Parts: sequence; C-alpha cells; structure tokens
Amino acid sequence: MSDKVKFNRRNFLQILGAAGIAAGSGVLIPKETLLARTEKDSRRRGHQSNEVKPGELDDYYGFWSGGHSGEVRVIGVPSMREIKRIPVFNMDVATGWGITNESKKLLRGRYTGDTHHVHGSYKNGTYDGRYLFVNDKLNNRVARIRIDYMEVDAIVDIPNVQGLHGLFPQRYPKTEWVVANSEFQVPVPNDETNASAFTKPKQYYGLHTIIDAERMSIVCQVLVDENMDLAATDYKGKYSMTTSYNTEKGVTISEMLASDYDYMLVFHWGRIKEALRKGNYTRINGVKVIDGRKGHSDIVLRIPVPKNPHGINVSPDGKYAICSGKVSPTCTVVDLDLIDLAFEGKIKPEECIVAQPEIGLGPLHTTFDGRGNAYTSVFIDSTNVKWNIQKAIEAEKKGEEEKKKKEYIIDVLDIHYQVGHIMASMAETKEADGKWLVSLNKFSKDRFLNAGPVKAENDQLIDISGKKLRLVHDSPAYMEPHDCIIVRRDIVEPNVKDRYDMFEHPLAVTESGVKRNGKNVIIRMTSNAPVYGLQEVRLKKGDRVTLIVTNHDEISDLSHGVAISNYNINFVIGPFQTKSVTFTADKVGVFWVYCTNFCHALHLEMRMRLIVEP
Ligand code: RUQ
Ligand code: CUA
Ligand code: CA
Repeated sequence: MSDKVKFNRRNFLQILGAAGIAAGSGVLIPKETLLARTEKDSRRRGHQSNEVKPGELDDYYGFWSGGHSGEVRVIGVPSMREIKRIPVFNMDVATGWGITNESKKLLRGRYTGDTHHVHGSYKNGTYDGRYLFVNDKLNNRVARIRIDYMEVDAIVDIPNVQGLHGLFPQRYPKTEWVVANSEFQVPVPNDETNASAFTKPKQYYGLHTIIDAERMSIVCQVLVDENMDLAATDYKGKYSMTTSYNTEKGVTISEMLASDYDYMLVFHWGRIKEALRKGNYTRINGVKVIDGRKGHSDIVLRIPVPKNPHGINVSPDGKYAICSGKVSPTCTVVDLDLIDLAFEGKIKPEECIVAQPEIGLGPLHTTFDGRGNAYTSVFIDSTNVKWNIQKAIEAEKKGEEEKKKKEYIIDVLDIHYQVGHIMASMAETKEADGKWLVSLNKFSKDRFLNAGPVKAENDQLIDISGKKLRLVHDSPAYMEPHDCIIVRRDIVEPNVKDRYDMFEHPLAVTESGVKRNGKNVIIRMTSNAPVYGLQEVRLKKGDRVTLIVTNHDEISDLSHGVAISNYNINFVIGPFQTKSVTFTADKVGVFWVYCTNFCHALHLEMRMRLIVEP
C-alpha cells in the first residue's frame, strides 16, 4: 500500500472517529478520552438515568450467558440494548460460526450447548479486559472468548464429568486458573471399564476441574463424593469454593432433599499444588485426578450449610463467602479469614460461619454494591432483597431475639417474576460500584406482548445507587439468559479492535487465484467492496474444494458475506479477516456466490460464479 493511500485512510478514519462512528479502536481513542467521554455521557443523562440517547454510549458492557441458546450476548448497560451475540457452542449462520473450517475445528461436530456462567479474566482482583470464560453444561466444555475480537478462540473438553456448571476464574494475582464444577455425580471413569458402578450411586462422584487459563488445558481434577453447583474463588489466590446440594448422593429428588444439611466445599490451592508436585494423583482419561474425598486427603474443607444451597458469592472486600440457601430461607455468611484455621484443624469447619440471616423463600444468588450491602435473588418470593452484611453478623452475635427483628434487611423489591441470577455492576471485583443491578427473571408472563406459549424472559434493570431499590427498565430476553457480568466500559473498550490482524491467520490471502491438485482445488480469494477477487471458478463434479477468503477492506464495520447458493455455505468476514470452508462440489450447474452483508451501494452486484461441470 502506498504512503499516499495510507495517509488518506488515516484521515478518513479520523473523520469517522470524530463523528463517533469508529469508536472502539484503542489506536484511535486514548483511554483517558474514553473515561472522560463515559463520564460526559452519563452526566448528560443526569444522575442515574438509564436513558441512553441516540449517539450516546452505555457506561457498561454487560456479558450475558445465553443458556440453552449456547451463546454469549453483549448488552449495553444501562440502556439494556443488545449489541451483539457471540456464538460459542451453537451454530450461527449470520456469522458462519459452525460453517467455516476455523469454527468447525473448535466445535468438533457439536453444535448445541448450554452456557450458564460467564466470567472475565482478572488481574489484582478486577477485570483485565482480556478474556471471558463460559461453561457448557450440556457437552461439558469450557470456552474462552477473546475480548479484542469478541470471538471464541479456544474450547477445552472436560472429561470424567457431567453437568459442568459453576465456573470461576482466579481473581488474584491474576487469572492463571479457572475452576469448573460438575453438578451431576457419575461413575469415574464412566465407561465399560467401570460398568459395575453404573447401578451403584454411592460410587458416583463429582469433580472440581482446574483449567490453565492461558493454555486452555486441564491442570487437574479433584474428586469428591459430593455434587458441586456454583463456583467462586477468593481474592487472595488461595482457595476455590463451591456449594453442594446433593451430599446425600441421591438419584431422585426426595433423596437429594433427605438431609437437613449439605456443604460448602473449599479447595486448598496450596495443597493441590503440593499433591501435583508429589505425584499424589491417578490418571483418568489422561487427566490427573487428585482424591479429595472425605478421609482420603486434607485438600477439601466441608462446611455444613442448610439444605440444598445454590449460589456462592464472595464479597468485594474479599472477606465473606455467601451461600444462598435455596431450600433454606437463609443465606450463610462464611468468614474467609477463618478458613486457614479450619484447614489446620484449630477450629471446626462450622465455626467459619459468622451469620445466617433469614432472607426470604428460595434465595438463589447474591451480589454486592461495594458499600457493605448484599443483594439476594429470592426465587419463590420473586424479590430482590437488599441486606447489610455487618448488621447480619452483629444480629447473629446478639442472639435469636435480635435476629428476629431482621434489622439487617434494608429493602425488598418485588420483581416480575421468578428471579434466578442477580448481578450488580462490577460486583464480582474489588471495584464493585453499586450503581446498577440486573435481575434475570425466568418468567415474564404478562410483561410483554404475548408471543405464544413459550415466552421471553424478563431482565429487569434496577437502580441501586440510593437506599431503596428502584426498578427502571424491563427488557425481554430470548431464552434463556442465565447469568451476567456488568463491566465498566473503560476496562473493555480500549481493548476492542476494529479490524483483525490479517496475518494472524496462516492462510490469509493476498492474491486471488485457483490451484488444482488432482481432485483437490484451493480457491484463494480477496474481497474489496463491492467485488470479490475472482469473477468465476471452474470446477468438476466431485472436486474437493477449499475456499479461503480474506477481506481486504479495513474500514471499521465493512464486513462482507460469502454465501454459495444451494451449497449450504454462508459466512461473514470482518475487516482483514480470513475464513475458509471445505466442501465437495457434488452438484452440477452454475452457482452464484454472493455477498450477504450489505456493504456498498453495489452490494447486490457483489457476486461471482462457481461453474461445476459434469
Ligand atoms: S445456576 S439460577 Cu446454572 Cu447459575 Cu443459578
Ligand atoms: Cu460485500 Cu455486500
Ligand atoms: Ca441435599
């Protein structure tokens, strides 16, 4: 490219940038300017107004897991506008995810998933804006999304488990490990070598999997008797934790509810590392499995928690882990500073519990405002309950009479209806800012136009900047968003790129052309609005064809589509992106390859022919 062209392009991009069109490139807008702009945008809206006017941008990036849609969504907060869907475990024809060779390599034939928990990578207890991690409860995988492209770059299979559910990254000093829990107990290994265990549920186990976040490979698994539901890590890099609701090893509902107490489990990372060093593990399906069962090692601490607890969340000051009771109307507050003493046997595990405030019927998840308050979602009552952690601890100390007054409860907000997860802005970090809270309600019933028996869900936005909770917005959500995180814009935005690094893809095409080797044909093609680098390609029936396309348009947002008529091939390439697809030319005739993404006044003319001869 000549200097002259480069110069002109810069100018053009700067003009776009000034007009607010090319926002999102760290190259063009320095971080300071972004922060100032965030503040200006929210000031213009007035104090805690959720209105985001045309031309203004949201203060937060919300990352939503998509549940059984298998995807992750990007939602602007506080506008609650859906900005993007990131295909993860699902096929997405709009982008070509699951159709191109690149995505097929990651998905390996499995196009359904169930994303529950999406979390960001951390540095020193707050998000570093590099990655998101998300679980697949269905096919037992963990995917990593790189934030610069908002695209999945790695998927790791988790063997030996089922119901891969709770997931949480290490928060301190940075995310080297990500932990993921198995909610369903199964025989380990779960194959013909262990068939005698199939009908003996007492020989079913759960596994706490530790994943190397950089390599996206498995470090080890810790075997326990219990099932494991949600996951959390502390703010010191010492422990991961989980709740278990099936300590009974039941296989029916009534068996899982038999006991009045289940556990919060704490995993001692120092001792896990020691076991790995000393070789205290067995290999099962290629993975190092450490025995963490009761009486077999001192790696796991079991704190009794009343009846089938669900969520586990750590307060932003790092002091407390809060287990939400589900079947019990309480939340259990565990003092994390006491965990070491319990591991050393100096106090009993139950002595780590400092409060058990009564919250309501069916507490599921708890989030925080960074001002000492907790917010718990209560499923059966359909409420969000704001309560003060310190007041709950004081009431516990003073005894039953004081507890009954429930002075720790600050406000109760009715929501519509049946809330699952609840999340406040930046609440999973030490920078929790107590501005917005989203209540992810499973039922919407009559809140939106009736669109048939299967209805949208209802994500409600709540202002938590004052003493009382103030409901400000309802948004229908396509099923089934499960959990979310709300991340300050200045952490994410400077990392987001407007174009791909062209040569990151080893097959990037710089010159269009066709190469034949017997029946194997490689078509290399560029795209530049409004033309492809080739006008026609001649093929023979039965040819094995690989089509590689690189988009040479670098203007922000100038993407092209590549769709091959009647060949079931459809994908999109962003600026400087390369994608490829391999197929057999099994249909004879003339087939138009056309652009699906409106890119130019002559977008409709952007097409070429594949001529497949008999
Ligand atoms: S769980 S509604 Cu899959 Cu996150 Cu609690
Ligand atoms: Cu290229 Cu439309
Ligand atoms: Ca139970």
